[in-house]
Amino acid sequence: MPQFSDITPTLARQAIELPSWAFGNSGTRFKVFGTPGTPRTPEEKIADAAKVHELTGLAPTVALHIPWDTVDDYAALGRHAADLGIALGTINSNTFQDEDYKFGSLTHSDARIRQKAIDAHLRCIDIMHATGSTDLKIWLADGTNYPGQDSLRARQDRLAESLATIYERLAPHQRLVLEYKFFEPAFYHTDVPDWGTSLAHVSALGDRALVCLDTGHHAPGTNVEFIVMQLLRLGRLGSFDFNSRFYADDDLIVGAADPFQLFRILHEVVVGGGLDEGSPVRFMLDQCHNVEDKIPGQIRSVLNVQEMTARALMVDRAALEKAQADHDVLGANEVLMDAFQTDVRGELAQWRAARGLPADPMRAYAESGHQRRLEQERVGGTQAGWGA
Ligand code: AOS
Ligand code: ZN
Ligand code: ZN
Repeated sequence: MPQFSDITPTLARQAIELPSWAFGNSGTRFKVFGTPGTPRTPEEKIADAAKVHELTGLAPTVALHIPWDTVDDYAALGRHAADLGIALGTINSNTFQDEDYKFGSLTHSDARIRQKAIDAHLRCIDIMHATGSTDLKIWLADGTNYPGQDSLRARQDRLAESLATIYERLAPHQRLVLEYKFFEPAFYHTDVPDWGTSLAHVSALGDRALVCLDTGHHAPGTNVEFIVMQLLRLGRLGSFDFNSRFYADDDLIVGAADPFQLFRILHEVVVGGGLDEGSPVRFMLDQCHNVEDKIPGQIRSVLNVQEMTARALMVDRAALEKAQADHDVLGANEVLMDAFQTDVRGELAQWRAARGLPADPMRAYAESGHQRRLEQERVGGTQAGWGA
């Protein structure tokens, strides 16, 4: 098994993008609980993201959601982020909160509505130019609720055409990442339900179109690490949306529901070169914190990813390959499990301290009194959340 010092150069490169919306209030369709201290503006969400980076050194960028994070001056927002020690990252488009999109956005049968949805994405690209963001991430709520409601085939054709128009507008340094999800909010069919459909579309677009894999967007029992392997193998894994699911798209803290699955995913990332220098794979969180505090929720999440990455890097690759070549089934499995069962928390804490970070970022945050200060300062106004 490698020594901890062997894996620190890779760990030092790890960067996990935070979603601005994780800092806003969110919830289920039953109730959205307001949390004292919740940001009221995009600037305050960015400040919260910067706090996570300050304590962990793991989250140098924050993703924006348009229109939730609409401001007059995006370049100024970028400067605000830079002043706080982070940068603006992926721009996420939103075509799911407008009456016009009731029956679809980029797939809509009415050319006028399709154009409106395309224009929303072109605006996102303009914002990317102002912020210096390189990724446009598209997740579509498009789909139908009843068999026969619309032509499945025609919707794919319209989607392909809309995506091509958006892709054409990207600058050479920009990328499009297309996320898939098998259901919700549409319940009969979704227009980009799975990695195969996403791959078909991005392959037709060009080299700068890639797939976004949200770990919560699969049916129970799906072998997610296989998908990771295949997309890496084909050079089309653009990004992860990390979160945990128990039942469906639960958006819980990554590594909370099934740490072993996170380990298996990160093992495939390591083996497939996803953590190598120059890798096209970006790591993001896509989570909501409905009942827990949001900043420590995000701190816990990036630490979980870091810890499981460390364990995946601890796999004795030579021993694994030998056992595999020898068809030593139990031996190969043991090599993998040895790394998974290795407790790296102590070494990670020491390594953090050696780099001037708190050994225990969760505790450092709790003891800093920051949460209390936010609760006192952020009164009045409307708390940001889904739709705000
Ligand atoms: C939706 O289920 C997707 O996971 C999206 O990536 C994202 O969570 C949504 O666009 C809200 O920002
Ligand atoms: Zn997502
Ligand atoms: Zn989701």
